[in-house]
Amino acid sequence: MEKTIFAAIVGRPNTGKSTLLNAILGQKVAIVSAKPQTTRTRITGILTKDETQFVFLDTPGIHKPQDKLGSYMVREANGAIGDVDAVLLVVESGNRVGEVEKTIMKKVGEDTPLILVINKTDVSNATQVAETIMRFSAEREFDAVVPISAKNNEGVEHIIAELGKFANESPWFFPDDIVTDQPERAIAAEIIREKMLRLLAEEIPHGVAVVIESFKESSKIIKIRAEIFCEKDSHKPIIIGKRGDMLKKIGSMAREDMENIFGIQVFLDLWVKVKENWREQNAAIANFGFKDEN
Ligand SMILES: Nc1nc2c(ncn2[C@@H]2O[C@H](COP(=O)(O)OP(=O)(O)OP(=O)(O)O)[C@@H](O)[C@H]2O)c(=O)[nH]1
Ligand SMILES: [Mg+2]
Repeated sequence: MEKTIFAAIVGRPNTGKSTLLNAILGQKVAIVSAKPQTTRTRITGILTKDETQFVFLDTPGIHKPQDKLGSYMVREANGAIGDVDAVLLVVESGNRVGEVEKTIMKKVGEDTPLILVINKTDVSNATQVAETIMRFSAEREFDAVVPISAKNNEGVEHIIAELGKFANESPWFFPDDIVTDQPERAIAAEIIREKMLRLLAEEIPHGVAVVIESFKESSKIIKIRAEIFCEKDSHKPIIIGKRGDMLKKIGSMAREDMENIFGIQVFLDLWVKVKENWREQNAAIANFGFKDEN
């Protein structure tokens, strides 16, 4: 009998939600960076194990939005909570109960299973984990509490075991051999953005959007032409770098990742453009693919 469960992965920025999704799937479907507000939209990850299909929605970290893109991101995350059968609240070991967590705990209905995931135990100790559990348990009852290290893939299987208990009898929504419903174009754009988050200083990558202009696949190679939109004239030369060094570095790191993920040679052509203050413009935000689903 086929069973299905939809679960949202939520929490404040940078707690390791996307790292957790990748660890669960054993494959990279969501980009990760040391900077908060990496994930901008919901990312679906699918794990089909024995009779159960687990459908995860990775979400942007919930924060106080500073612009229209930020408001979109928070709407995406909050909206996911209402659309699923179960919620994983991801916090870092040592965290106190903040406004974000309080809001999430209130939002998750009594009948919806809520699992507290305490991440980053590899850079914490048992006392901190115990204190974190006590602080959160004082606020709300959880269906399970699971300490993990998403980075080291420790404890992740306990989340699956706990979630599995809440799966409903229902036909699967996806074929059993797919891990994400993201188109390859979207994955390619995200990988380019990930490299910028890693290589460039704080404000520049947060103001960047990547658009795949063309994606041509033959039996031996994928040829991708992508446009990087930054939000200020002054950002463009920084992204390009001296004699094009930075753009080359972004391109070669992104290409390497894409070749691993797509399993085929990739030719990547990157162009940098300016779209002034796009994060404040609804039309530009929608054009870059951030469209409200509700
Ligand atoms: N030490 C340690 N670092 C981790 C762990 N999990 C994630 N990280 C790091 O935490 C940072 C944020 O990880 P992400 O997975 O991007 O976090 P996120 O919650 O998806 O962040 P947003 O998308 O911005 O909300 C990255 O530098 C990760 O490498 C962990 O278990 N241990
Ligand atoms: Mg993320």
